[in-house]
Amino acid sequence: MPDIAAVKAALAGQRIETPSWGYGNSGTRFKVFTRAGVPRDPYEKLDDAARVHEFTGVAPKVSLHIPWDKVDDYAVLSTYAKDRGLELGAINSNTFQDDAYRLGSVCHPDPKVRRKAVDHLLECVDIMDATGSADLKLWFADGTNYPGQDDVVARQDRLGEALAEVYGRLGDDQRLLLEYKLFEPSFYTTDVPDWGTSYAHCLKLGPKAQVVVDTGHHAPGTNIEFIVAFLLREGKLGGFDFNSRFYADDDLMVGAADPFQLFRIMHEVAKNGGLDRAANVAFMLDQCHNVEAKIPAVIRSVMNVQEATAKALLVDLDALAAAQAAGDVLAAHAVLMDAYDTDVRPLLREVREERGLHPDPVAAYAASGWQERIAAERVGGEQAGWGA
Ligand code: LRH
Ligand code: MN
Ligand code: MN
Repeated sequence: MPDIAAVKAALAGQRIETPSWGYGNSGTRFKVFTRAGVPRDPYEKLDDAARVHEFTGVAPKVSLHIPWDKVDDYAVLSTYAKDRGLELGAINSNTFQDDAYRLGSVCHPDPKVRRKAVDHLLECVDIMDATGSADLKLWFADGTNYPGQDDVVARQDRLGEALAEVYGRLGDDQRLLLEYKLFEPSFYTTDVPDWGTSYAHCLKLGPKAQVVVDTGHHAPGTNIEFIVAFLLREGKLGGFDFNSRFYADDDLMVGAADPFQLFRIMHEVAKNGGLDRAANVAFMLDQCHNVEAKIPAVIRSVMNVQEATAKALLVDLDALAAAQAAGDVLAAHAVLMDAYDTDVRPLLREVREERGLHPDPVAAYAASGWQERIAAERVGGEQAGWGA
């Protein structure tokens, strides 16, 4: 049986990174709903992220998206974060919201557009130098809409060239995390559509390039936990963009649509050393809270990851290995289901209380008065983001 003290220590030590854009207004292409008190600039996003960390104790890092989080001086932003007990996490590039990128960014047929895109990626590394961020997270909206529109292989060559230039600019302690996505905004070919494409590019680049798995970026029915296990085995799992989906890239709260899938993913992570600090797997959220209150939604999401992790840590790995070795299919399956069916909320409440935290982060946030305060204080202005 798993040692409960070790399980608790692992849960207390887990770190979940929250996205700056999760705190801002967002929506679908039909409507962006505004909400009272949303941050007006990156500083206010950090103020909100600090509340999530205050009440959960496991969310000290915040991912930035450039240029949504553009500021004059990133070192100042980094100090602002530190003063609030936070750190700036992954820097996400954005090569998808400029008119120049109609036919792609780093895969565009025009070298001038590719230059512009690569320059942006290099600027993101400059920002990492200023913020102390270790991870550059790249997602490319590149692709084509119509058969024959562009040369698929030439686009891979352009992609490889761009990635190599950016990789060469990374410092010793910096990584490039390459995200894949099946489709959208392109509907025929996508230049990095799946983990295999991302993995092949990362392999060619070298040890500082790793794959990031956004849980919303697969075809329905894809076995994501298999991908996770494979990448971990190869030392190429850089991290997650956690969210959940019913249809496509829905960006709903992680663990909401399919908590069992999240458990299966976390089981592979936990079993294969992915929770060890040395594995350096970044557990990031990539979500948009279009219709629900944002800060409590981020808190809930962090808790959902913690619950899936707790269940994964409760899997009796010795019993599992024994059943597997004996070829006892049902016994092996039962070991996993026993862990999944455990109510881990009391355990997590204990972990929080032992660390001096309120056992119920959502209730603690609601009682804090923060929501009322920001609704009164933050009037006017709107920070750029998905809706922009
Ligand atoms: C693309 C994506 C990528 C972007 C983020 C805002 O769908 O998952 O990670 O940077 O959304
Ligand atoms: Mn993502
Ligand atoms: Mn996405």
